[in-house]
Amino acid sequence: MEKPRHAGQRARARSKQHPHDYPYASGGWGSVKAVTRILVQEKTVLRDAKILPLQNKPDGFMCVSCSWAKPAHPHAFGFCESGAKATAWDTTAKRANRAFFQRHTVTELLGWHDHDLEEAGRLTEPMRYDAASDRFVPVAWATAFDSIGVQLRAFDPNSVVFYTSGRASLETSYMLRLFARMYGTNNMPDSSNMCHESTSVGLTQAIGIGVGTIGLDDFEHTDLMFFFGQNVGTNSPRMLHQLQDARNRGVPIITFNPLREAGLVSFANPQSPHDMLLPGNTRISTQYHQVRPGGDSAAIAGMCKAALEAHDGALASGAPEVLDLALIREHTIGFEDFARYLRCTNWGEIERVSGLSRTAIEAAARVYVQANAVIAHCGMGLTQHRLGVQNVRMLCNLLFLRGNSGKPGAGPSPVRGHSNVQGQRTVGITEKPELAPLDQLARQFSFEPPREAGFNTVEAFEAMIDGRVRAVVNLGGNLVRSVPDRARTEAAWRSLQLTVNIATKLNRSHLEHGRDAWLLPCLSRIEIDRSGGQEQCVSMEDSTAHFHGSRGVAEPASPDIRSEPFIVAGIAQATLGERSTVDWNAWSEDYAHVRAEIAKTWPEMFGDIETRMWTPGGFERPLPARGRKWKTKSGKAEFQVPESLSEDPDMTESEPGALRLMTLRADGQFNTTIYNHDDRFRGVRGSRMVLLMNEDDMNARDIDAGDRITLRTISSDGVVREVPGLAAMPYDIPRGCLGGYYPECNPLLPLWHYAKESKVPAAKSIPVRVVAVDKSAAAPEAA
Ligand SMILES: Nc1nc2c(c(=O)[nH]1)N[C@H]1C(S)=C(S)[C@@H](COP(=O)(O)OP(=O)(O)OC[C@H]3O[C@@H](n4cnc5c(=O)[nH]c(N)nc54)[C@H](O)[C@@H]3O)O[C@H]1N2
Ligand SMILES: Nc1nc2c(c(=O)[nH]1)N[C@H]1C(S)=C(S)[C@@H](COP(=O)(O)OP(=O)(O)OC[C@H]3O[C@@H](n4cnc5c(=O)[nH]c(N)nc54)[C@H](O)[C@@H]3O)O[C@H]1N2
Ligand SMILES: [Mo]
Repeated sequence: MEKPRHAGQRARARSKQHPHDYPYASGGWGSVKAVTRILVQEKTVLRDAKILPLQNKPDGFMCVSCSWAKPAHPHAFGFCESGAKATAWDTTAKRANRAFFQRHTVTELLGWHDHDLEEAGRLTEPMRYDAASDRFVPVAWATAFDSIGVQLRAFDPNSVVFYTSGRASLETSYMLRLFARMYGTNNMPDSSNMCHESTSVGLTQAIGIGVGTIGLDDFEHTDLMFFFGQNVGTNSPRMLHQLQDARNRGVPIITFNPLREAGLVSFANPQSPHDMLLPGNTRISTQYHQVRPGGDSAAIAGMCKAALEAHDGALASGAPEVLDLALIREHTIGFEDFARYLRCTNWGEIERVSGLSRTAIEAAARVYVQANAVIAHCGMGLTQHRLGVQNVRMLCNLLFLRGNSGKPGAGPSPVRGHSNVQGQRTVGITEKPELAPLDQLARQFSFEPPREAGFNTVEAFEAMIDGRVRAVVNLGGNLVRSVPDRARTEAAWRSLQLTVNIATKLNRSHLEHGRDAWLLPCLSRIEIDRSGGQEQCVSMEDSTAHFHGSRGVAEPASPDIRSEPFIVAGIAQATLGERSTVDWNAWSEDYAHVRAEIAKTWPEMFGDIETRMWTPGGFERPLPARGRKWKTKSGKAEFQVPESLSEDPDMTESEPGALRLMTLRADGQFNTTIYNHDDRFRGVRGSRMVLLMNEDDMNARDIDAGDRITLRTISSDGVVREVPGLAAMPYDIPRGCLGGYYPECNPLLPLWHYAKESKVPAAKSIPVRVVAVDKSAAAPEAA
């Protein structure tokens, strides 16, 4: 039952709404209510009651929501609110089937809200766009593969882009990237290009491996945790259990975040009757520092400076040293330069850029220098900045000062997003040829892989805008919503000759189609995959570098949808034909063949994967840095002197009236998938067209709560980027800063505003100004 509704009908911002009307605790009864609500909304109550307990269990399916670690001995209900929502969303009883597409033209569907498109339900059979009727019409799988194959063969391979969103399994990813390279291109952007690529680049430079080095066991050995720009309650809620256990052991948690996020303040465990019934939830953060967006390098420099000063003081008074100099000498390079830099940097600059007082930063540093094993968790608040890579390097600098890398209970912990985004990179989905074992692939499959760099996500869109990219094959994702600079990137997308989308649900990127557009519906990982007449399983890597098997448990949404490996194999076979030495058909009928090839490509990492993938808790990927083996250029862990503490002095500090916008996620969404219009942890309900503002900034501009704001990006490229209709909401946010939602605010983010070195769009620091205030909208509709 689909009915078109529009954002405007939904928008009900409340003028007197206050963020504190939702208690600052995540989990708890609110979480139970939210789960029940979506199960009812998706009409999955009975079926899901059986499915949910199989989530993240050693013989069940790995959750399709976030990538947080799956413990060996999970709680009987080892899922969380986000996981339950994602499961309900995929196992919905609703269908966007052939009757649906007969009823609605593409032009009509383009008028629908993103929520309503996905809410139409699961796609049920392959479709092709028919221009004459302006509709998607059913086609046979064989026809789809043949036609796509013929077209791909006619393109220059470097004008085709193969995008992967971070859900696809190791098997699918390995197949896709082999296909792309046999076809002749390294154009393999991935969602991590917009996400943790700053981490991958920064950690590789600093510790010689691009992933975090902590495992679940480290939570038991740590005696301090930091959180930098990661919103655990909304985005990786299962981690709250480990945090709660650590807090119960008395481990302090120090958070740096411009917003006081519910999950970082306190937590009521919905699976603990004790927590649910008694007042007094676990207090999560013991110190909470509301750093300015983009101020982390400065805040970390301040902590490092304070530690160095404490060290100097200790030495002068004959007390034991504070920094671990022996370890620094043995394991690192660049300390002297970094120490010199810290001594020259003044507290005034640190305070100004971070927005934090010296006293506050010193308080954090005092706890740091007393701790023996420290974990630093980080997320998009660090990576999505122009100096995102530097932020990650600064985090490593802090850890290196006291040997907090490569020992139990210590190390960097980038919390990844999509459930297999880390694994996709591990098995070679990358635009960077140096990260793929090309010589090995050449031997293994007797072909000559392309050696030139491919496009990452930003570069793919730059090339699309100037006509160098003509076709895209998307394995998941919703790029017209998730990438920056909507007006320019959407137009480029529409001018493509061929768009092939492999997806579970309908989204806007399918409708803003190229000249020839295909919609190929796939199974969700939750569903039983009977490719080749037997039940198949797949594998994936979690955020702590453990590999897991995953077996679907629900009946497929339709008999006419296919698995991702089947679809990739079909397109590959049709495109490459005789050119390929791979028996694609055999691979798609038994994924164990694919795993065997993965193990041949990386024997050390994946040897015996077929049995090890069922190890409870997953099996561990070898991480040299965990044992203090540094695979960096120098063979040591590398300190870095920051190039600048200010994120963008040229763009905001010199501009009168400039504000810095961070684009955020709500608990009612998974990226571009909008489950509902609420952000209950932040007290926002019924609309996502909301702008979180500091009250002094509102007063200075004569803005009242509920006024409709138009924001415009500050830039000198002559392009006007505006988003109107954002309801102002007074919020506890540092002065000069704004919070808005992703993807609604993406039109404001210029494509060229990205992190140096990693090209991750700087989505947490968009320079904007208020250009219009509409007061007539101040009286909200009744809720
Ligand atoms: N429910 C749900 N779960 C998800 C997702 C989802 O959309 N919904 N998305 C998944 C994906 S792909 C990803 S990558 C992860 C993302 O998970 P996170 O890394 O948590 O990403 P965000 O929610 O974008 O922002 C994180 C936090 O950064 C803070 N922040 C913003 N700017 C700064 C800054 O300059 N410094 C600091 N210190 N903090 C800052 C924000 O206030 C926010 O609390 O979540 C994954 N899990
Ligand atoms: N302004 C701003 N922009 C951002 C961000 C931000 O914080 N601010 N965050 C960035 C980040 S961290 C990320 S990761 C990107 C995410 O950007 P995208 O990769 O575009 O990701 P999603 O929104 O997760 O993609 C959703 C679609 O994936 C499809 N899908 C879901 N499950 C499956 C499946 O199992 N198989 C297949 N084949 N398809 C499936 C569905 O059709 C669904 O509509 O956005 C980035 N963009
Ligand atoms: Mo992400």
